Amino acid sequence: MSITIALSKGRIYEETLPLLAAAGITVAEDPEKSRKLIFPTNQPDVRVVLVRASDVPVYVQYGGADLGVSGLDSLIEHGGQGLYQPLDLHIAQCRVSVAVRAGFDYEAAVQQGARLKIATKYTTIAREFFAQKGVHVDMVKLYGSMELAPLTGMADAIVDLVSTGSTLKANNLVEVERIMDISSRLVVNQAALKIKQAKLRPIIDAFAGAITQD
Ligand code: PRT
Ligand code: MG
Repeated sequence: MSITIALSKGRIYEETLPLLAAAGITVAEDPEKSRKLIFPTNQPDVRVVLVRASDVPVYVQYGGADLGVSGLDSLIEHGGQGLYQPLDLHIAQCRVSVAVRAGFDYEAAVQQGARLKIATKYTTIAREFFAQKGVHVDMVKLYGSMELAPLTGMADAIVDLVSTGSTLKANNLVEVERIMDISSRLVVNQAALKIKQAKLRPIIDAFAGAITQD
């Protein structure tokens, strides 16, 4: 019975490497330098697959992978069905925020009960947030370069991930509200957890022991 671990390239892969190492797992080849999608590890029965960040919960839900590492943002947008979420790994940390063009009076627009046009990839998070605030919104779903939407007049505001804030600054946008803090979570296929218990438990425990709190 083999184990498949779903990760995404970039920061999640990089920041998961030390956790894998704690579980005695090392990836044989550097995925950042390869076009392959499946990577063997030093353990013959463990392999890593690389998918889009937002597809990690999908692969784990449907058993394409037994476990994976997913940002809370992707997890909320996915819905979390069929996923056991045992650990906050405290990696790939950032926040989801509302940002507007410099000079746009967001507070006044909210106070006046204006209907806001929001561009975002995170429609579930944004919808919930503005519903709680009692702000009426029209949602424009985008898949990237959200920063462009307010600059072109397509939206009043964006809901996006912010880490250092330099992307917003470079595009003359201002963060006006923080919606939630984000980190990555370990997600496990619920059926696999039962069937492959003996193999998965030691990996989960090793990850738990290797988490470094901020
Ligand atoms: O493939 P897909 O489009 O689904 O995901 P992705 O391309 O966003 O994946 P990736 O690898 O960029 O991000 C994976 C996960 O890392 C996200 O789901 C978050 O949980 C987490 N994370 C942490 C971030 C950031 N920090 C981050 N800064 N994801 C993206 N960003 C982007 C942000 O979208 C914005 O464009 O970086 C920019 C802002 O950064 P600053 O430092 O300029 O503020
Ligand atoms: Mg990205």
